[in-house]
Amino acid sequence: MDTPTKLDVLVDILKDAPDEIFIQPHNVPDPDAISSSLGLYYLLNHKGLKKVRIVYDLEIEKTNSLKMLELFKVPMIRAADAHTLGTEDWAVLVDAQKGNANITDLPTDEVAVIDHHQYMGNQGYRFEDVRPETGSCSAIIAEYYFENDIVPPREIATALLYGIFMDTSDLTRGANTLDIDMFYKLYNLADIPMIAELRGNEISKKDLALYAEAFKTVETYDELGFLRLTSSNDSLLGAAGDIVVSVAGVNIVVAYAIRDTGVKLSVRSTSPRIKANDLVRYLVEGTGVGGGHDHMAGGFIPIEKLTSDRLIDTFLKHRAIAFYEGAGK
Ligand SMILES: [Mn+2]
Repeated sequence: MDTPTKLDVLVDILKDAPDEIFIQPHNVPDPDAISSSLGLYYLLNHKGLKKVRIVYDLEIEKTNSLKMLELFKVPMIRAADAHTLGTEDWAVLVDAQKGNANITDLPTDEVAVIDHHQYMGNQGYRFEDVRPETGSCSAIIAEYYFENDIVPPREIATALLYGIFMDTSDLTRGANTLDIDMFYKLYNLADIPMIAELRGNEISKKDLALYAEAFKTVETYDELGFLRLTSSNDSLLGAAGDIVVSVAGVNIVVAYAIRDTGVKLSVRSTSPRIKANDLVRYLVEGTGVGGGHDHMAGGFIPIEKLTSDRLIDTFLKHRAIAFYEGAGK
């Protein structure tokens, strides 16, 4: 008998689900999270699992993410609208892991995880496929198709290809051979004009005004760049950081937004000397939470940890510079 594939193992576990199966990506799903969820949704349906839904928490903010839902008719619902979701249901986490700040712990039993972020340890899962060396979760899901000789429908191939594009910044950020192999395989099946359409919907007019405001706040210190955004939009923060890191001479960016609840951080690094995840953990040490990849990471410091006599801008710049100087240039 052939060795069962990862998908076979997962499906075998999920067949025993007492009620519904929820695929849950991280909160404020981005293109990689959306395409991974959609890709897995199709696979589970294809394997005969019928009571499958995709659920997420918080608002989808980015224009391209919203466009994906429309173009690919992604059946995602917000946790607040999932009225039948309960403790009897099972969840498969995608592009996220339990215990990370970016995912809400819903009442479901999280029986499985498929992710490409840093491994957080087994949180009671019966199925784990965590590959931090991979640049996108979409590439992992794409492999489930090809490994099982399932041809992804054109729209799903397109969504997965776009997920790889976005999470690896066009194969230039943290991409490994799996991303590249899957990129090549999906490319032949995908609808490229649809990708072009998504590309043409990455920023809204409102975003542009916020960017314009944020870019005025940019300060640099050697290879370090700082940006402060006045918006509660999480995904804009990372996208604004991506633009600043593309500035000549700037290789590390700390982008942050101050909210009523605390400070949201997004860190980017193209420097081999400074890892974004190490830097963000240093910034939030003792005050908040943070993590991510070598090239992109995020964090949060709750408001109660900030005292009025420690100005947040100064605090973050001071800590980032201390880390940067200490990393022995
Ligand atoms: Mn991802």
